[in-house]
Amino acid sequence: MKAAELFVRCLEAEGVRFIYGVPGEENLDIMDALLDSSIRFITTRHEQGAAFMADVEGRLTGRAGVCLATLGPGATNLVTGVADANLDHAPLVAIAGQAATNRLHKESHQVLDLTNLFQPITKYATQILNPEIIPEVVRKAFKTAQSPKQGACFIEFPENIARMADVQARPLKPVPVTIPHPSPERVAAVAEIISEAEFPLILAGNGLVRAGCCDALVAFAEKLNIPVATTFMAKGAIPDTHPLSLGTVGLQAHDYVSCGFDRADVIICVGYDLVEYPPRLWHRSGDRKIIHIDTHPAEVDAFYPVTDGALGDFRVTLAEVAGRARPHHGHLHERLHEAILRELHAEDDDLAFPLKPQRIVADLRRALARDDIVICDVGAHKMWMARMYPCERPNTCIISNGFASMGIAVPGAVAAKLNFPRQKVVAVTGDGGFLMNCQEIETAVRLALPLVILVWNDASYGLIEWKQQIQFGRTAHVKFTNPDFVRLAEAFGARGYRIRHTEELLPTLREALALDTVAIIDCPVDYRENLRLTQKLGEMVCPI
Ligand SMILES: Cc1ncc(C[n+]2csc(CCOP(=O)(O)OP(=O)(O)O)c2C)c(N)n1
Ligand SMILES: [Mg+2]
Repeated sequence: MKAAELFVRCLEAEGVRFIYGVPGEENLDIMDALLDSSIRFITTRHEQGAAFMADVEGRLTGRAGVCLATLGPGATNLVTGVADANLDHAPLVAIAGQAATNRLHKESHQVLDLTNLFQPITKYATQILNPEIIPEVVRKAFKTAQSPKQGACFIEFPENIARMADVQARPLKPVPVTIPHPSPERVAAVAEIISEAEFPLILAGNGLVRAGCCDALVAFAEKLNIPVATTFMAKGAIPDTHPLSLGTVGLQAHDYVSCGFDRADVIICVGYDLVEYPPRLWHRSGDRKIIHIDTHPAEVDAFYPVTDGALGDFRVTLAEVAGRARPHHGHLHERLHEAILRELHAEDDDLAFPLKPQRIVADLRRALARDDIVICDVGAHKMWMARMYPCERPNTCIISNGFASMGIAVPGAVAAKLNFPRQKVVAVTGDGGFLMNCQEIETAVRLALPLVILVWNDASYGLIEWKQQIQFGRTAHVKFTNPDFVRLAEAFGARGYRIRHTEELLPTLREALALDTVAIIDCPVDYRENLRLTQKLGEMVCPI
């Protein structure tokens, strides 16, 4: 077998269904071998788009998403999406072609040391310098990417190696990774602390979503009657309508949910990644008892002083602790839950135009079923979505909160629709992030993927404007002008809508969601609400 063919067979053995990428001269053999494979190659219009597609596929499926580029500029274009997957702990395998090994030692056309370039933004980065090691390299990359804490891996494949014939090695069989059970001593110790607590509170993080154990967390919370707040990336880990849910934490400001953290004496962190939201923002006093339940030991942080914890399989740990701890009878959280719900839905029907962020979020929720998928971009709109968009299930509102890169939403929506064709998919994006990867609209139109892109139009890098206003009372270099988004949509062969009255948004969303093509909705947003929120939260008196 030719090396490139063996490589493709190894990817098939890993269950790869899609590879996102841009072909180049140095990956000709792989591209050709893919023609005789079950894997579908998705040609993208930028390698960054390909990397974000693999990132979001990884997050939604738990299997590594795969992106491919050529050497040099193709590979450097992958960097942002690969870094995003790595810091957001999404499983991803990136593949780049490379020059032949007889010119890697010298100044040479398009040659960069790619392994070293990707090393700091992956869990594992390597080169294939011998065709016989292909099965081990591919298996190791997928195993590493998919094992907790999940992340990105990188494989560089020089063209002369890919072309070699008569390779004897054969693909290795993937073996599922098993996570050990927690030690009984730690389970007992954790159960004891929870039993003795006055007002315990759970902070659920994305690790729990990655492990597919959200139902175990809900059972744990219910058994012990402990309220749950989630990070942005763990939205839906507990249904927002659940009486024990306190919604999400993640704003810089002191939000309603922060009142719960202020009152708690024991905070039980389950699958919490510090990359999402620094402990000093939810644990200002630094003097509460912290319980760390995870598959990995805690990161060191002055505001994350772990009192005790249990490491191991989430499902087993949560069930065993719940079996030993004494249930709580406090009902303090009920008042907070009510106050949060009241606050989050107060402006659901606001008629002001341009639309308030709260109204956009409410109409989007009304237009979508509970299993439909929203991919959020990064900006002020992400903050509103993360705080206010109610989720009943995990992985129905994808948010990048580790690397938090703009430009993820449109390519992310392409991957979501390819993998979950029966669910409606909406990319929610600012006008800034939208133009960073809007070229992938062509990919979506070419693949006939019906999806909706909801652009929050403020002609500005709104989040930065918000922060500048808070800090300096004036703005610096954040304003821009936008193209005509309706005509942009039409130029791509997609449908374009412009919202001219507040009450148009919901029917437009419904119409766009029923189409069999890509729809772009240009929705003007009134971001004066950003500072109003800051002010309101600054003056907020805790309801508990
Ligand atoms: C690739 C990238 N560049 C810059 C930033 C810093 N940044 C975060 S939010 C933001 C503004 C986003 O503007 P827009 O997409 O219009 O969304 P809005 O805040 O207006 O809702 C910027 C520049 C980032 N997170 N990612
Ligand atoms: Mg904007």
